[in-house]
Amino acid sequence: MATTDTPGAEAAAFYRQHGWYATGTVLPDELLDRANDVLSGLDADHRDLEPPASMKEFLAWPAGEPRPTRLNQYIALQYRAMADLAAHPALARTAALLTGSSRLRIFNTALIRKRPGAARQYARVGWHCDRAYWSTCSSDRMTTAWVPLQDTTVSMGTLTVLDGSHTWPDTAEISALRTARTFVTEDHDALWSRLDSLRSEAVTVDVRRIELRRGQVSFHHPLTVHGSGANHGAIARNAISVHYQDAANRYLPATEADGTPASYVHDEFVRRLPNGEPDYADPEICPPVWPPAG
Ligand SMILES: O=C(O)CCC(=O)C(=O)O
Repeated sequence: MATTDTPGAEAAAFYRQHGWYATGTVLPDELLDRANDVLSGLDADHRDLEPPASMKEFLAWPAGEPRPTRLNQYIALQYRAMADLAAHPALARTAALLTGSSRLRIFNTALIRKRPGAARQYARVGWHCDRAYWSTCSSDRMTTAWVPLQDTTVSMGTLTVLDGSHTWPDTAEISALRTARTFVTEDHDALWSRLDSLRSEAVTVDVRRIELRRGQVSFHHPLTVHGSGANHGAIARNAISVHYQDAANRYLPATEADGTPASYVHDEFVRRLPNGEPDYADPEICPPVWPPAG
């Protein structure tokens, strides 16, 4: 579903049913141009924002393009255009509507840049659910806005979701898929076989490749299975993922399958609560974006 109107109740109903939603053209050219300017000069030594000092080492990256798919976390803490994009009211308003939240903060942002090339390692993003990475989050109302910075077609490896997968029953096999951290994987075929085998559990595996024009944005639910193919196009496929959290989200101690404590990448960077736990409302790292300030 893609519309050109301001999303309303129909959009929220679509998201609840399908686990994803694509807006019409909601982002201005001027902002997308600024974001693209950042990408053309992407350089860890020349940021126009000052990320927290504690992140310096984490955010450093070697010169050059080490992989066909490159992931830069906390991109909105490093570049003004990305911060403006992540906080843009058209995105935040839609995220609030779809999740039924009155107040939202950023949880994290990432640039995912896929250079053209099919047969290379890491050219694809593996099937996964965002919730798998958020086991220390108390909230079920988080959402991700996927913001391509250019027209993005199927052949460029656009975002691909399994329609309605957020409503699949929580069987042992599906729960294992939902908790698998398989954004980066080398065995896409094995992942697909696992999904394919679910058909026998009366689950419909309905693949939707979401083609978007520049200025459109898609949203996906934390339990929606998604990934993306290789970029067979002629230009890089650049997208920003903006993960939103509702105001009630807080750190919740969790354990991995092997019994070790779970953590999110934030946990060593955000400020501490009086009880020593990470504070996911740290305004420096997780700024509030809805309702808009002022
Ligand atoms: O950019 C991609 O291909 C994947 C993005 C993704 O996994 C996400 O936004 O959660």
